[in-house]
This record gives sequence, structure tokens and C-alpha cells, in this order.
Amino acid sequence: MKFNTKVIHGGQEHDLAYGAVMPPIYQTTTYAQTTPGGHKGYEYSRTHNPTRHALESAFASIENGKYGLAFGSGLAAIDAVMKLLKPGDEVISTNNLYGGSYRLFTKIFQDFGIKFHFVEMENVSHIETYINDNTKLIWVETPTNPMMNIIDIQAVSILSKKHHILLAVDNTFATPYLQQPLELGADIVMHSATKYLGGHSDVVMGGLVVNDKALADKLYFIQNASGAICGPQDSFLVLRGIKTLHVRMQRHCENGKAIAYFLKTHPKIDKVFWPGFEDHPNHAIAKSQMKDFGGMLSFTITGNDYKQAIKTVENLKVFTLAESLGGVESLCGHPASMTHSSIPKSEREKIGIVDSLIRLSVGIEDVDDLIADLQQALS
Ligand code: P1T
Repeated sequence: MKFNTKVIHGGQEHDLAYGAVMPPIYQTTTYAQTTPGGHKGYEYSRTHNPTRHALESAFASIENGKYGLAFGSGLAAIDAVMKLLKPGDEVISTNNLYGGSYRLFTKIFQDFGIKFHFVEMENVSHIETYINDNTKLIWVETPTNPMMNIIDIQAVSILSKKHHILLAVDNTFATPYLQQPLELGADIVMHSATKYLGGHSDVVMGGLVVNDKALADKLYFIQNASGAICGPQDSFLVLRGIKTLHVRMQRHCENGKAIAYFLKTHPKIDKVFWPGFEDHPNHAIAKSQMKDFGGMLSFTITGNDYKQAIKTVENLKVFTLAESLGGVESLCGHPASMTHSSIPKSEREKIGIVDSLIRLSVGIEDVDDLIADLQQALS
């Protein structure tokens, strides 16, 4: 099955009871048993729920993986991955990543004895110097939030396999429409399904997909034992969102490209970070591992003018100033004070998250209206 068919049918069966085309919302905590243990595969909804199961199968299908898991948020999914580790283990992570992921690593798991190295991975050879016997996981975000750095997943996977280290890729920005990390050698693909997979800014959810049965069993165990699952209503909404992922992504990419080129020549703008530009440092890798360049981009104001940046995001009318991304509506954000404020200023600035940086999640509205909105806000 090809991707555009998988988003609609992948992993799905019509409802066995009445043939409903969409999986019913099984709003139940528990399931009747005829005798202790005599049930139809479902005992208790933290462990299994048919609507969540349908979504987990869809996650696996669109990522070309075998096993899918759904969680109550993207961070809950990352939390489950980190629980594969033990005190003394070490993780090598991209130096630029979502601020909440950084906070989870440094403020929660570091206190449990796990050591994190935040490494500039655009040059994959940098990773090897941090590898030792305790290294158990490489955490890659690509494109990174919000700097749009691109990491060569296949090159990192060659390294991770050589050293028997798990490789996890946060595929939130790209989505499986653009990039399929398991195909490129990753062991775990992670999503904030809150974003493009849900697609309508109405659900907070996370997902994981893996191919290895033993790894899947460990993660299912953690999912059930820790309990950070999502509910059946939310599972239904994300299943519905996934059905239009391919058409939404196509428009996100088209609009993102038009806006990137508009911003590039604007006199009030210094730099535009978008992997589709030929002068983006890892454009060639983006081109080879992604189908297109997505709807996310960020830019800085000339002279790193903080006041002008704040005025710009306040003036935007079609773009809403808000956290999050990946919905049908366009959003803008100021990473230094919003999504990445949990990263210390000195660390933020080392990776380019300066005070005039603005991030756009380009929606699927008419692109002329989006460009006119940016034009008026900047002037
Ligand atoms: O918000 P949640 O569903 O828990 O997902 C966390 C997360 C993980 N990974 C990436 C790349 C993300 O962008 C996020 C969430 N990001 C935002 C809320 C944001 O505005 O950047």
C-alpha cells in the first residue's frame, strides 16, 4: 500500500460489531469477562482499548513500522523511551531540540542518574567522541525545533548500529509524509501527535513506532505500568486527522516555501532558517531524506532587534501568536520567551535561539493572505 492509501486505511479494519467505517469510540474503562481471564482481548483500558489500538496500528502503518504506541502527550511518549534506561546510562541528544524535551532530560531524568550530552550533530562525526560503554541512546530531532537544523539519520544509524546504541528520532516536524526514520535505520520514531498528525489543534497526544518485538514489548510494559495513555475520544480525533495528513502536508509545504522566499528578500529580516534553501548547511541531506521541506520555518530580525520581533508577532492577524504547531491554521511564536524559555539564555543563544528569533508554523490558508499578513506586521 502506498502512503496516501495507508493514511486512510493503514492498520484499520471495519468495526466487527456493525461494520462502522470509522472505529467506534470505545468509551469504557473495562470489559466483561465470562470467567476470570475469559475475555475478547481487552481487560482494562489502561492496558488496551480498541479505539487506541486502531490508532496505534495507524501510527505503525504510516511510519512503515510493526508496532505503534499512543500516549497522552508527546512528552509522555519521550518519557516512556527514557524509562528504557537505568542510572549510569548516557544519552547523546541533538543540541537543538524542543524546550520541553530538554527540560524533561535535564530536570527529571538527570536527577535519576542519567547523563545527557547535547551535541551539534549536523556533522555526524561529532557524535563519536561522546560515545562510551555507558551510551545507550542517541536522541535526534530533525528538522530541529526551532532552528530547522537537519541531521543525517542514515549516517547516525550507521554509527548507532556499530556501537549497539538505540537511535530514536523525533519526527514531529517532518511527519512520515516527508521522512520515515525507521527506513533510514532508526530503532524508535517518536511523534508529538498534537501537531501534524492530529492536525487541527484540538488534541494533545504522543506516539512511538518500533520494528523490534523485544523493544516493543518493553515499551508496551512501560506504557501499561506507568499509565501515560491517551483516551478513546482523543484517539478517534487523531485517527481522523491522519486521514488527511498527505493533502494537508502538501499544502503546508507549498505555503511554507512561498513564505520562506518572501521572507528571504525582506529588508527587515536577517536570516531565514528553512531547509529548502540551497544555502541551508544541510540542504543536500534534507533533499535526500525528506520528500519536501515542510511548513515550519524561523527567522531573525535585522540587528537582532528584540522590540521589532515582539511588535511583529503582536501585529500579525492571520497568524495567531501561540505555542504549538502543525495545525491547519498558521501560528507564530517567540521561542526565547515561549517554547524554549526552559533552556538557559546562554545555552539558547549558543544554538541560535536569539531574542529576535520568530518561528512560524505555516498553515494551509490562502498563501496570499499569509504573505500580506507578514508584510503588514513587519512594516
Ligand atoms: O506538546 P507535546 O505533545 O507533549 O509534545 C512535545 C514535543 C515533542 N517534540 C517536538 C519536536 C515538539 O515540538 C513538541 C511540542 N512542541 C511545542 C508545543 C512547540 O510549540 O514547539
